[in-house]
Amino acid sequence: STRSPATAAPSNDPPEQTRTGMSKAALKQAYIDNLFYIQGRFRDVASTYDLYMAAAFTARDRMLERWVESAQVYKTSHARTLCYLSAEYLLGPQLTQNLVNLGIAKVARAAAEELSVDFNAILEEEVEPGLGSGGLGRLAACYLDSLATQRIPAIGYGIRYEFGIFDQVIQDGWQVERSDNWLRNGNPWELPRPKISFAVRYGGHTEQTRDQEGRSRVRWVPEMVIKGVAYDTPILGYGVRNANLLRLWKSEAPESFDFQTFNVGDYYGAVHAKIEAETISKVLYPNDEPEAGKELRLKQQYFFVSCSMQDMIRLHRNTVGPLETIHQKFVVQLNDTHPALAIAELMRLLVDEQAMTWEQAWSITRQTFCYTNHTLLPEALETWSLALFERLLPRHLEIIYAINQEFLDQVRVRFLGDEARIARMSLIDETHGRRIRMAHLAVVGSRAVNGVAALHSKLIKTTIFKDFHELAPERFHTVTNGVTPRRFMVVSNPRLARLITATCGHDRWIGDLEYLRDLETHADDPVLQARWRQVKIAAKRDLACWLDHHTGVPIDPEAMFDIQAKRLHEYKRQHLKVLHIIRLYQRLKQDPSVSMVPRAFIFGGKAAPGYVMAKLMIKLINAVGEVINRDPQVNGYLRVAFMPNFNVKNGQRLYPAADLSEQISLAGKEASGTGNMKFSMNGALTIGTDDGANIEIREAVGAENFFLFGMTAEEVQRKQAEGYRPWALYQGDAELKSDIDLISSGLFSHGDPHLFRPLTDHLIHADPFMVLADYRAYLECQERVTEAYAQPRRWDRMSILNVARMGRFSSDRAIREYAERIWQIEPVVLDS
Ligand code: H53
Repeated sequence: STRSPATAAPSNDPPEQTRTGMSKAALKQAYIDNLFYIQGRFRDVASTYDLYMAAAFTARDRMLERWVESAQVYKTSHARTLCYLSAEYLLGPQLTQNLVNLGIAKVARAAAEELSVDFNAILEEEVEPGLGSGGLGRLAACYLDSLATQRIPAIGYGIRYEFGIFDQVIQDGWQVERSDNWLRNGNPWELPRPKISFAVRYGGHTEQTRDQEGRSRVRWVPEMVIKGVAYDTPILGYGVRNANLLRLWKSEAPESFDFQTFNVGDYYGAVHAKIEAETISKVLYPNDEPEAGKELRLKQQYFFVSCSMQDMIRLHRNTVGPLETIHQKFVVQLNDTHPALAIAELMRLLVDEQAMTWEQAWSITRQTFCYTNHTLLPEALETWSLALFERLLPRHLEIIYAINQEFLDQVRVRFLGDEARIARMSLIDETHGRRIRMAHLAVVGSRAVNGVAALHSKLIKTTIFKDFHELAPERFHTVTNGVTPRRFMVVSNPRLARLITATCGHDRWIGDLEYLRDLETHADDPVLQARWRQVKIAAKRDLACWLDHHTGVPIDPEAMFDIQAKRLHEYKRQHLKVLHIIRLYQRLKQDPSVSMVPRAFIFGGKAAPGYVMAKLMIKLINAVGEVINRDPQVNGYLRVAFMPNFNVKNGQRLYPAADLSEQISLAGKEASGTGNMKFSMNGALTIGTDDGANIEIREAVGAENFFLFGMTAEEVQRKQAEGYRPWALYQGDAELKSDIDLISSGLFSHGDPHLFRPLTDHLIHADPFMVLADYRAYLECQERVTEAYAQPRRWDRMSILNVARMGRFSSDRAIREYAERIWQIEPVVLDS
């Protein structure tokens, strides 16, 4: 090859479009140009990394065109706009996703091939922005995709963590955390906006003053001021020209601040202040459930909502004008309580900085915010100690007090004399050492509150928000979560996508998932079934190969792939799955001639670094795997593998390869679940409890195509009220007892009977997530699974019907529901 950039064939695109043309020739030319002018490399010396960067910039150039056009149209049309506030965005790899949404995935591959670039190798090179820990962050990413696809003008606001969710490695069966230095090689997808920056203040005190007209005002004299700088990532829609914006804030020290210190000679002090400022957006808190008492976490939350609210006001000023109409221009959606401080911050900005009256500011604020609740787990409901809050955000505490007083006065009038109710509803919890209840702030400050699945919404209205629901039932909604079929079907399972398109005779399903229904009439077609099976086995082969390479566990692709992939948590009950594996193991050991469908049990998921029990569960899975995998008497039937570092990229390897999807949380605990949808869309059948979105998936695919087991949420409540006694269950079920005893025997811990004691003791004596109560039902249901799997044509039919009926679990549907029922935002169509 030659050393000049102009090596590709001349393009058919008009000359002015060579930079952004979509033809193969234009892509080749652009690719070579970007390799040369951005990476400073030519083909012969380019590393895989250089080749990846050139590909990313080639895609980005084409994205920017749509992005600028969208921004222009949104601005001139004064389009009503959504601000999605989320502390997490689990975006996953960007390149393929963007090529798909640009509509050039195929031609880009062909272009790369002609340049002798190994496209799969450059995809492996890509590091993913893991700016989230689990379902909530990934949901935000799916919603960004669907917002653009549904042509809803939207800005996603969040934090540009320098270190995202930790990388998990497994050492001697234990989880070990490695820091995720995702920015180390640069991030081609973002555009720094150094001129879009805002001051964010912390600490200090407030003073009463008067303005020129003599009105009483509050002045906040902070102790620390830092700066938030915008980093923008374009988000494309699929099949439309719309592109939205993800704006993430990075914290920095304000220049003036450190100069000041420097001038008085305190060089180290200045550097320290700089470090302190930069620390705020340094690292994502890895816990799935927010924890109290973490000062930095509160600083992060305030940091990004303050920047975002200031930016929203700036944008409104730049376009529409009068602040009094800001709620007509913008809707702010709070993704859980993490950004709930935005309510107090908008009040502060309007009242203190824009001199609006409290009444008007409150009326605007109340019409601006909407709040999504994602959990009922009491330990996950965020509260902040008043002392910490006051120290960090003295002015916001005053504002929250004022909001609370006004709110409780209304409650008093409505429920005369019901002081217990007042205490329950207050924004301040007086029973646990005075804490601010962020969920109450979110509810009181929002005009709409929603749960994320039908059951979940019902439960929030009857439990945590019962009083609020009685006060204002019309404000409560439900929007069942959804996931994007672009990433979780087209990008991650191209073979299946091609087969569906060929079978349906169109690819409209990608932009409107209800079209998958066209598969239904083919569910019994033996030709389709055979192809369906081939697609599945090919994905299983890919995964088996990856697992063998990364874990050393060889897996037969013909075995049933039985997968549980999600965060490690007791409520998700990975240990129930382990008990099932141990039961099968014992059965085989006792009677080697017993007939059994070979199964490969595959787990994936991270445990919060401080969650001892979850980490012990990882060790248990690996320990059980170690014994089973090397036992020749059983390993022809059973295999256990733990996929290290379950993230978006690795998830994309799992979903296509699953035969059976494990969704076995204790009923009432999983708000929705979204992994359940990803598996099912890829043709896995689900074994699941009556929980979260499982219920709706079962309704959609048909009860006969879903393996339901276990207690209902109501039965769980009843049993708990009656007094749950796991010990009696343990004593009363010989198999259950022997499975647990096998763990305590030391068989899986090289003879050490103590290693798993915390886990087994907890199950026998407390079992808060009622593993033992559902054990028997789970085993019986697994028998039904085995029976069905032994009839391939029946299984294929069920699998095809699962995919065919998953239309409503597209995030496109969820976004349309939000837009119509909650936000009242109309799509903006871009022509050309
Ligand atoms: O949010 C998902 C749900 C899932 C729920 C999850 C979640 C987090 O990932 C983090 C915090 C939190 O409160 C909830 O556990 O059931 O599907 C998206 O709604």
